[in-house]
Amino acid sequence: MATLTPAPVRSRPAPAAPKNPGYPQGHEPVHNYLHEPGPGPEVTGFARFRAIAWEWMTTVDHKRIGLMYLASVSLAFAVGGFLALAVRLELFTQGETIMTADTYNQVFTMHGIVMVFLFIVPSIPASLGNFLLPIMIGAKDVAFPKLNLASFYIYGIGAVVALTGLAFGGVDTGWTFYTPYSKETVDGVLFMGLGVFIMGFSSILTGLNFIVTIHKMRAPGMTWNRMPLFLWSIYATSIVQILATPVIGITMLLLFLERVLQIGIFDPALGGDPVLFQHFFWFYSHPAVYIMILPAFGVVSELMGTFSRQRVYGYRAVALSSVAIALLGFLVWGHHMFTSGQSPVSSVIFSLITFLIGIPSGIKIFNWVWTMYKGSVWLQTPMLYALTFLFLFTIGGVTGIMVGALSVDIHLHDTYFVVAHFHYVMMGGTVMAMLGGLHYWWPKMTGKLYNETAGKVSALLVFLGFNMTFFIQFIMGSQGMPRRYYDYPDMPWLEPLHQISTVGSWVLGLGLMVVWANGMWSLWKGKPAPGNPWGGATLEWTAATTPPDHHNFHHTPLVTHGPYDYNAALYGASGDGMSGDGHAAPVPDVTVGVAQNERFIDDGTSQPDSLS
Ligand code: HEM
Ligand SMILES: [Cu+2]
Repeated sequence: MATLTPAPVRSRPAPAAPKNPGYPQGHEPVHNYLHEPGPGPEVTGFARFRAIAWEWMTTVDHKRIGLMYLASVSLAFAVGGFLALAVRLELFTQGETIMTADTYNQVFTMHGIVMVFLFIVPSIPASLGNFLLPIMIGAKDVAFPKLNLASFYIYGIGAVVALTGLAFGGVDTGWTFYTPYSKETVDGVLFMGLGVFIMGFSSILTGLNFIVTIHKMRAPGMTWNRMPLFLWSIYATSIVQILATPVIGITMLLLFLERVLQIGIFDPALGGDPVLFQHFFWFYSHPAVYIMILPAFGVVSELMGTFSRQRVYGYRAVALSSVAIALLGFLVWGHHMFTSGQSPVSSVIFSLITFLIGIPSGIKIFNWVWTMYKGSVWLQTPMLYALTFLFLFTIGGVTGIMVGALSVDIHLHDTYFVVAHFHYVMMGGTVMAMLGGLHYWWPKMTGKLYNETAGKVSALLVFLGFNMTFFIQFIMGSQGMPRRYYDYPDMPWLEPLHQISTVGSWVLGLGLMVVWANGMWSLWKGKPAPGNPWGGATLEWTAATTPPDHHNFHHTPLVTHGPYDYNAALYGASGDGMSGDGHAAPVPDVTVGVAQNERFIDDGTSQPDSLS
């Protein structure tokens, strides 16, 4: 019998699996929060535009609200930044350079108000916090989504009311609104104060929302000790927002009443006490500097872990030090008033407690450095910004201890030394962390990759520009250049130093423009991002799609390992290794660099709850 050789089966090759789906198999995104639900295809033209705009304006999706905040605070940062460039330009030469002394007072005041109240207080918590908090704990949204949207509009209304003050003579008091001057000067103060009062509610409600969400909405397995450090810092920030913000609200209200009704509260001419104003003001505004910096600590912890491919060293110490800083922050406000005539005994006590804050802050710095030690440090743009943060914030912190020392501060108070100090903390700290975080989470938020080379160039320019602008101000300050001064006629030798600082501000501005251009380019032309380009181990990387869909997850994730257990998250070392919905962790795209994993050494530091 002849053997029949069966004709070779000519089947089509099986369709190649998508090289890098970026999400667990079978969990392709059905809704992407950027576009879905959205109007149907039948709606076109202007009607379509209107439908989409309305949907965004009335959205209660925490991710969309986060993005809207991001756009708003970025705008505020740009406005404040141009005002800063104007201030620096004025100081370029002695005497009048581009504006009169009165205008100068208004410009630096607006710079301060915009940067503090419109930009930095909401910056990280309202944008990145809103976007990430629910995803990181495995929830669908924050606890009170409508309240979240209300907070956004309250912020917007407050900002508009504050800026209305510009039409009523503006403000020239400095962002601190010190009385009795703020009682006597132009009427713009009324609007600015009212605006700050209104924006305060936004801050309080956001804090409340976050605290309830963290307490009540964590996914199964997401114990407190498995919460990403970013959330611990947001939690600590929220406590401060709730407890401190009412005080600035009431202070602004009192100032308002005093001006309108002429009742004596702060104005000695009416029987009031101006130092009382300073106490009220700083009772909020010192804790507020922790509203500004704590979220940055959280972002940096995430970056240090992911980009060192190492569990964040001393997780519990880093987490609890955020809470410690938040609480201690309420006890040190008097260090802003060493020269105000408060009792010497209280000055000594305030100085001492101020030193204490150095301890939890030092713990953090130490632990971040230790996380990098023997890690596999991967110098991508977010990590460059994190390292910039570490360097600049350390300088900001150490000079903070210097001005916190009672005797030293008598000399340095109200000089450029202080200006340099708080810019190292706020810009060198918070803004750098925010830039790092933005680059880190950009692929998740937008679904697009940014250009890595441009990112690195921006980080370099920002680093150089920042130090050129602000380091020299330490020197000018210690030589006696007072802050908030328009001119320096008795100190001609300061002119070249001011010029270096001003040129530095241009370099810094250029760096920030590169960041902006890179982002815009990425939205327009950027490559689609894989689900987990950096190999992160927290839920937004391992369990959510990219960009996340409307409800973040298809199933509520079951959390089986800690936030920095890269082994478990990426290699399934803890059994299923993943979010518990039966799928392996999405393997990061090798081409985008998680080839780094090859350098990852299992040094036995996996958290105890991983079963490896
Ligand atoms: C682009 C970078 C920046 C530059 C070049 C810059 C420059 C300046 C200058 C020249 C002053 C006036 C100093 C004085 O005479 O007292 C100033 C004040 C101030 N800046 Fe900035 N700044 C920048 C970014 C920021 C950021 C990011 C923040 C906060 C988040 C900030 C917060 C403040 C505050 C609170 C004041 C005090 C305003 C006042 O005295 O009422 N600045 N800045
Ligand atoms: Cu303070």
